[in-house]
Amino acid sequence: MQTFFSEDHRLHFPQAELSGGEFVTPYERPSRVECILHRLRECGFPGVTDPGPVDMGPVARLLDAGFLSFLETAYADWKAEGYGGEVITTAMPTRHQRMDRIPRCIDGRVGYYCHASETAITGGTWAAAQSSMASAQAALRAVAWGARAAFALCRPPGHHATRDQFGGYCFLNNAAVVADMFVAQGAKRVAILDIDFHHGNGTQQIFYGRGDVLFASLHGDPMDMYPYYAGFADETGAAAGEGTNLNYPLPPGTPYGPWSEALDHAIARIRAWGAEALVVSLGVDAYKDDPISFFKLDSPDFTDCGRRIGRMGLPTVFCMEGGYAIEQVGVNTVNVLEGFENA
Ligand code: SP5
Ligand code: ZN
Repeated sequence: MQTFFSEDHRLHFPQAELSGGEFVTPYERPSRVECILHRLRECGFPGVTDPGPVDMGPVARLLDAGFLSFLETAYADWKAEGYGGEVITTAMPTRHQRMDRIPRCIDGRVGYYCHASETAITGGTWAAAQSSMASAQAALRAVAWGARAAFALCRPPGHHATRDQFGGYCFLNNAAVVADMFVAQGAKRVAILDIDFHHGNGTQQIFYGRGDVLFASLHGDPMDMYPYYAGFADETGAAAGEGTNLNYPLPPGTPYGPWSEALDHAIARIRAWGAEALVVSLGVDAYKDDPISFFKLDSPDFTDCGRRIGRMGLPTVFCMEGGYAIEQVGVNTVNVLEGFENA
C-alpha cells in the first residue's frame, strides 16, 4: 500500500509539553515518524508520496470557521500581545462558566478553542497541521480511485481535535475529514475504528449526532486516563446518530486477549451495520512500553490486529495517531499494515 507523508510535519515541534507540573520535551515529536519511515523502507513498502497541498474545502465543511481562523493566526496574535513563549492556555471555560461568548483577547480565545493545556501552538503548527491533513486527503483520494487501502502518515495527529477545539497533541481531525469525504463521494455508511490507546473524543464529538458515520474506539478507561471526560460505554450517540457510537473503555494492564475481544466486537458491529468504507485511527500507544499509556500489547499483537482489520474486506484509509515508544513505534505501526495486507 502507498504511504502519504509530508516533511512539513517538522514545522510543528514545540519546546515544551506541560506534564506532571513540569515542562518536558513533547512526547509527540518529529522522530516518531522518522522511525516509521525507516521501518516502512526496511519492510519493502513502496516509497512515500508527498500529498501536495491541502484541500481546505472539506475541512471548512466539517469544522468550525472561527476555530480554523483562530488556529491560523494564534501564534501571530500571541506574539502581537508581546508574549515570549509558545501558545499555551492557562484558562479554559468549565462548568458554571459562559461558553456562548468568544473573548476578543488572544488569551481568552486560546482557552475557548482548547480542551487540554499540555499542547502548545508554535509558529509552524498551522502549516504542519495542514500538511498532516493533506496526507490524509491524498490517502482518501488513492482509495477513492480504487486502491484497497492507503496509509496517511499524519503528524501532528488528529483524533482528539473536536470541531472547534485543539488538545491532546491534535489540531485538525484528519480521520474525521477523511470519513466525511467518503460520505461526500457517495458512501452511505462509513466506519471509523480508533485503536489509539486514548479515546478519540474529537472524532466522537464530530459525528455524535450523525447516522452515516459510525465511530468505535478501544481505549484506556477515562476514569483512569486522558481525556478523562469522554469515552464511557454509555456514550452511544444522539438523535440520528443514536447507536452509532461505540466505546470500549478498558482497565490498566489490559493485555491483547481482552483487547482483541473488544476489537472483534467492534468489527462485528461495523460489519452488521453495513459499512462501505473504513477509516482507521492508527495509534500504537497500546504498546506495553509506551511511556504515557497502560495497555500491554506486544509487537506481534499489532500484526494480528492488522489481520483482523484486513479481514473486514473494506476500502480502508489508515490515519496515523499516537505512539510514543520511539524505538518501537515503527515496528508496531508497520506490523498493523503488514497484518492488514496479508489478511
Ligand atoms: C494522539 C494522542 O495519543 N494524544 C495523547 C494525548 C495525551 N495527553 C496527556 C498526556 C499526559 C502525559 N503525562 C505523562 C505522564 C508520564 N508518566
Ligand atoms: Zn493516543
